[in-house]
Amino acid sequence: MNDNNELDRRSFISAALSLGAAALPAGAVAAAQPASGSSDLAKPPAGGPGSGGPGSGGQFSLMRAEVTINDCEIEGTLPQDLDGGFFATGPDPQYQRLPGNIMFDGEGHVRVFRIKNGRVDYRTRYARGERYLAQDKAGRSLYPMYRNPYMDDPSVRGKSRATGNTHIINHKNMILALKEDAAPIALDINTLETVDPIYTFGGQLPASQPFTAHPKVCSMTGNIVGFGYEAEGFGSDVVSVFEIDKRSSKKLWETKIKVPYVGMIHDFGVTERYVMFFVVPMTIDVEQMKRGGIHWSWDRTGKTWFGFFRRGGDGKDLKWFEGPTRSGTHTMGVFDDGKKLYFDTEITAGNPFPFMPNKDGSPPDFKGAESYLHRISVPLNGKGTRYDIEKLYPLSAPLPRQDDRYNTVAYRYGYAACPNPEQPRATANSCYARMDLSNRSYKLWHAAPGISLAEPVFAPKSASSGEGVGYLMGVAYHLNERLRCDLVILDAEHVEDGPIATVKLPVQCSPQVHGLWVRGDLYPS
Ligand code: V55
Ligand code: FE
Repeated sequence: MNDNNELDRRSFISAALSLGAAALPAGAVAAAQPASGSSDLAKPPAGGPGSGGPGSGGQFSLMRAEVTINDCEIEGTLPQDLDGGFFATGPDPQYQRLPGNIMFDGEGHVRVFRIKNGRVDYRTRYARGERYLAQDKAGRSLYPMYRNPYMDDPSVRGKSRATGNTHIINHKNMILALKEDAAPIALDINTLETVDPIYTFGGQLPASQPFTAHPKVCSMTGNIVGFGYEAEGFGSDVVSVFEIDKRSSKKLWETKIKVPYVGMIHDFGVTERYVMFFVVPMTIDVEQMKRGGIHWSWDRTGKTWFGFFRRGGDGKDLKWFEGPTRSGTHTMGVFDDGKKLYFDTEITAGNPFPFMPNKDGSPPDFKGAESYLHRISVPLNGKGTRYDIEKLYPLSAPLPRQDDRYNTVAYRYGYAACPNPEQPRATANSCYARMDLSNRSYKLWHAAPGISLAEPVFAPKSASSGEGVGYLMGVAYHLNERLRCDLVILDAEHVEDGPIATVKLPVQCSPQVHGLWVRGDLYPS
């Protein structure tokens, strides 16, 4: 990212904050409602660097075009043993965002690099949920503000808000596109055509059930452990937690717990025996929504709470531990050693998303948005009232990952995209890190200047290879080539050596929040 882009981004953020919905008088909210046939909301976004609102120029740049490229150009040597699909999703608005709306809003655009026998096929399709279909029919945005039902067009009342713009998991022959405020949208794993706009595991979850973007796949059974917050409707303090059988899709258990206050619960942790939550003060702000703003504001006076309960139980043993004001958005890995429960997460001292308002009206705090890997721990016997917290790495790493086969068990290696130091909580990352938790060391690969890296994923060499033996891959956006993209593939044990293969696309990639590697053996045969 050059200085100009950085300035653009910051000035957009301040423009968004001063002109944005939080500051809109009541009349302006009515004016901002998309009256039929009128307003900027009917215009498609222009796309390209600098035009997509906050974060444009990197992984959040708008694309809109659905792309199919068979047998992509490859530079270097694509490992012959690499067999699977690298999927990702991100918000790619069908229609121009309202000023003040944020980069986390927009219809999910799902993509896959299908890699097999030394060949790569690239394909992208929108996740066509009810929201996408209604807007496509109307020819304009019907959901003008991030997770704000007060702003929705009356015609969409009762429809699913699902965008599928945050993360994906694979389940049977489907890709489930996830957004934490709604049920998944199911796509065919091969074609990416939408097969179910509201996927409820065969009616076992209510269609209105929110479903986290960060469910965990059990390392021992392959089952999906998930949750939904605001589970009993808008603003509810109930979180529903459930486990779905990998093969039968049967719901094995479900329990409902209450959280200390209603905030964004973006991720969580699951071990063989426990389920854990970290509650942070990105709190629901109904007054702000009534003024036309987003769902959340950051309460810098809010405490944090770390809680755990027995997996598969009724939740009555839930125990909360208190801590200082912090945020933690993404879990890297979790484990328990029989005495203590350990939760490795990225932590910020303040509001992690400077484009989200602060409740007290203070300006964005970029320093407070810098994210560092920490380890939270609590005793399993439930003694004590406060959690322990320790900084693990000096690396800023808002998008930490692990070898996903170790989601629910003790793990050794972590991976992350590192933000360009000029860009706290970046949409532009300049390096990939591989961390060895056994000695707290790490290795880095720095991309060339002018490249912005999206979150990497780890792909094991085969289903049976040891932890960390395999490839680290991610998308590189070329900021000076109209965001043309490469997929870079590194040897995960030697990331510092740089890519062993590069898949070169002739076009821009669709936006990415998170990605997922689906091993070839998990594909339908
Ligand atoms: C995140 C992303 C979201 C969201 C809430 O990375 C949290 C965190 C892409 O949308 O709605
Ligand atoms: Fe996330």
